Amino acid sequence: MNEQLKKITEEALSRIASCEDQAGLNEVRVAYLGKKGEITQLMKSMKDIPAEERPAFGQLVNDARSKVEEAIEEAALAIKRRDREKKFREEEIDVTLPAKKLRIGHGHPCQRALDELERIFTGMGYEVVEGPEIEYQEYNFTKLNIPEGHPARDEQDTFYITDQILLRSQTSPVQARTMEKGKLPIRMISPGRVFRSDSIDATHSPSFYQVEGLAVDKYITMTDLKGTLTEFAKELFGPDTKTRFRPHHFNFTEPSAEMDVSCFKCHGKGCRFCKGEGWIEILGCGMVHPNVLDMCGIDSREYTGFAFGVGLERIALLKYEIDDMRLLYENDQRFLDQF
Ligand code: 2NL
Repeated sequence: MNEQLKKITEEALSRIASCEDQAGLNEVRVAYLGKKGEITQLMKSMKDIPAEERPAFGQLVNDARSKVEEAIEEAALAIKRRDREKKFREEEIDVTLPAKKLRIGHGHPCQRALDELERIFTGMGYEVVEGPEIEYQEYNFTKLNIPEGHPARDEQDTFYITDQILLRSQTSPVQARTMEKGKLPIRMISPGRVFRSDSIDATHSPSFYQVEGLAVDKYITMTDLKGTLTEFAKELFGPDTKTRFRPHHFNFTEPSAEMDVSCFKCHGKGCRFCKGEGWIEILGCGMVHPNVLDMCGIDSREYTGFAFGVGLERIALLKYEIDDMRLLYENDQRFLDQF
C-alpha cells in the first residue's frame, strides 16, 4: 500500500509539472483528488487494512493529498503568471516610436476673410442671414429699384433659369426678404455665393462671394454709415486705417458711394500695392433708396437705412497679398498651405 501511495504521488507530481494550462491541471485534480480519483480511492480502501495500521496510513494518504493539492495550486499560480507575462509582452507599446504625422489644415483664405467679417459685424450687433442662391428676378432686381427693362439688368449679365427665375447676382435679395418679414430694426449681413456671366480673369469669375450689410431703423443717417464702415475698416486692416467716400451710383441706394481705405502697406504714401494711389477701393455703399424700403414693406417716411456690399475674394486677395483671384479657386494645396 505504501509503495502504491508513493508511486501514485510521484506520478501525480510529475503530471502536474508537465501541465501547460489550467484545463490540464483540472484533469490531474479530478484524476487523483476527485470522487473517483486515485488518492481518494486509496482513502476508501482503508477498510481493507488492519485496524492498527489505519491511523498511520491515513496520515500518509492525507499528507500525499496535501502535497498534490499544494503542487496543483503552485502550478496554477505559475501558469497564471506566465500567461500574464505573455500578454504583457504581446501588448507592449513602444512609446519612443515616432508618432504618425498629423496633417492639420486651415480654412480657405475666403473662409477666413468671411470669419473675420462675421466676427467684426456680429461684434457690432449684426445678425448673419443666408438665403437662396436661386432667386426670383423680383427679389434680385424689381424690389431693389431695378425695374424691368432697366439697363442695370443687362449690365450684370445675369444667368437666367426661366424668365422669372435666375442665379442671384448679389445677396441683396436676402435683405429684401428680411425687410419684408417686417421685424424692425434691422442690423444684418448676408454673406453668400453670387453669379454673373463674366469671363474668368485675374479679377473676375462667373461665381464669387459677396457680403452685403444692411441697417434699417428710425433716424439712421449717412453718419452712421460712415462711422460703422470706418470702424469695420480699422478692425480689418488695423487701427491706423483711414477711409474716404467717393460719390457713386447704385440703383438701390441714394446717395451712393464707394469706400476706399488708406493703403495698409505704405500708409497712404503710394506704393506698388495701391498702384501709387495711397488708397484702395474696398466696397460700395449708400443710404437705402426709399423705393426699396417701400417695395419691401417698410414705410420710408418713418424709417431710413444704410447698406453696403463687399466682394469677399477682393478682401482675401488684399489681406493675404494674392495678386490673381484664379489662385483662390484652383485648390492647389501648395498654394493654399502658405496662408
Ligand atoms: C458692391 C456694391 C452694394 C448694396 C450693395 C443694398 C441692399 C439693399 C438695399 C440697398 Cl436690400 N442696398 N446693397 C448697396 C450698395 C452697394 O454693393 O460693389 N458690391 C460688391
